[in-house]
Amino acid sequence: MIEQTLVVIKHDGLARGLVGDIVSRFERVGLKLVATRLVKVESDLAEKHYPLERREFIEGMGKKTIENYQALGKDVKKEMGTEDPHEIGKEIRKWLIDYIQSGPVFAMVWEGPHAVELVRKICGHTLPLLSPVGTIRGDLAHDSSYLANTGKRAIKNLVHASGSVDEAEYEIPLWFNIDDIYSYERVEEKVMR
Ligand code: IDP
Ligand code: MG
Repeated sequence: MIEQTLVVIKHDGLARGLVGDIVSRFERVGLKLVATRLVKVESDLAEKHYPLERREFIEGMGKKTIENYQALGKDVKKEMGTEDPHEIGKEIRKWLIDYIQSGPVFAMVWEGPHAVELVRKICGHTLPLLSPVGTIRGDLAHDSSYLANTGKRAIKNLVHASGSVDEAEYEIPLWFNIDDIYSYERVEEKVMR
């Protein structure tokens, strides 16, 4: 069950001086930091990180938007110009690419038992407004889908974290060379054995 997962502190996290707070949450749960890099994301990396070919990801963002608009009693067609989840997802992807390139970001690989799921739990829900207190997005952000979409920008939710083991395996090599990922022992490993 030892997994590796990619976490990227997006530029709002750096600009707000939240790197230490965010990193410490993964550290104290017992995850191991095995790679890190401050990155100015070029468009090639941004495009690959949010691949247009991953239809379920693009449509998923569209579907989440439609659900959020319905919950808020807003007319998605009127506000987004379409109610097709794939079209809405493609529009959001453009904002995401702008967001990830808006300034330097702090990329990391965390390793440990169930690392992918554990990191997602610590990050919280995609939408800060729906993210429980105690999570990064719930404690440190307040953005909503509606605010973001009316501003024609991505939801500022501080972190990216791989959504599945497959996603992590695809994403980590985009951001890190294999030689820049390290192996060492944390003291918890002895205690937990
Ligand atoms: P995740 O970051 O929780 O995995 P994804 O569905 O993979 O969520 O979406 C990627 C990123 O796209 C989110 O972190 C958020 O910044 C942005 N995003 C998702 N849905 C919307 C939306 O409806 N409007 C604007 N930005 C969105
Ligand atoms: Mg995701």
